[in-house]
Amino acid sequence: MSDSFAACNGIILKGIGGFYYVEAAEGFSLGESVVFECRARGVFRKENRKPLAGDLVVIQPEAGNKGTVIDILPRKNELKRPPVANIDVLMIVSSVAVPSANTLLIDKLTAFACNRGIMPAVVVSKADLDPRHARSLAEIYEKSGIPVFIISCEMPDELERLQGFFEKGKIYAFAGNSGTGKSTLINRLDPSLGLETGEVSEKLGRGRHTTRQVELFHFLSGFLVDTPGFSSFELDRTDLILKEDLADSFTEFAEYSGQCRFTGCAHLGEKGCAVCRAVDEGKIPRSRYKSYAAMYEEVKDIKEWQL
Ligand SMILES: Nc1nc2c(ncn2[C@@H]2O[C@H](COP(=O)(O)OP(=O)(O)O)[C@@H](O)[C@H]2O)c(=O)[nH]1
Ligand SMILES: [Mg+2]
Ligand SMILES: [Zn+2]
Repeated sequence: MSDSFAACNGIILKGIGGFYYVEAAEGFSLGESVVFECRARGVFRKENRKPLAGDLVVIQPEAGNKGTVIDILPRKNELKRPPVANIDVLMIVSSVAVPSANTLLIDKLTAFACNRGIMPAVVVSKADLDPRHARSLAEIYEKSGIPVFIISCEMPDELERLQGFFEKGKIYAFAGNSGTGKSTLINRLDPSLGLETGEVSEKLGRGRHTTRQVELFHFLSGFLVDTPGFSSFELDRTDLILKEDLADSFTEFAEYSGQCRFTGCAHLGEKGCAVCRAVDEGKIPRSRYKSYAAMYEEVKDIKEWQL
């Protein structure tokens, strides 16, 4: 037995075939960055708890860098696709050309993030192809109070500002359509990742039978969630936001929604709606409001039990 090892905290980098690869927290007596191959305690299965990549856990180390996950600390959040816990920031990458930005998709992702307790940030990419479009897109999110960065291969200043945005120990995920320049950007931010870029690798990575194994990688001083050839995630039906929660997921509405004439105002043109007034006065970007209305229309007949 290996009673000589004290239990320690760590983070799950990935789980494969019943094994969890847990990086011990800094300061662990064996030194930094030790990864333990762990089994989970049998009791988790009975309790229907499954450890996820991103989970902060307590492990009982054993000889040979093996061990057992003995506790899972409370999660900040949990996603189904990809299966991952505790994402801090969702970086939403949207290019101004090829493929062209779609504010509805951006807003679905920002709302999804807010709804799950994840901070959204927007990266407008390929700004070199259409600087004016990039600027106008960025203004929408600046106005909405969402961190926004304009990136192109010709703007090292902004890349530096973005680099400074990432914090130690936090977990970042990148979302956005294929071809928006996510892998290129991640490589420029942290060349040690060496992600594949361009169309071909994307197609291979998306093959029908490839498993999307989710893994946490060291990224600057924090972590990046990635799945090989697929550094993004897609929203699916279970990610829909119920209409009751939708306005709260557009955080810039909060300043006004308390002033609507009717409690429970859906902000869809009702008399005395302060949100609609703020849109008319240019205080809330119209494209954000349009996304809200479109998303409301999508979910208006869906009840919680149907998800
Ligand atoms: N013009 C321009 N092209 C870019 C920029 N960033 C990436 N690209 C190109 O966009 C294509 C897709 O990039 P990639 O990083 O693979 O996109 P991903 O699918 O989002 O990971 C590649 O051909 C890149 O060279 C940029 O800032 N400006
Ligand atoms: Mg990519
Ligand atoms: Zn209202």
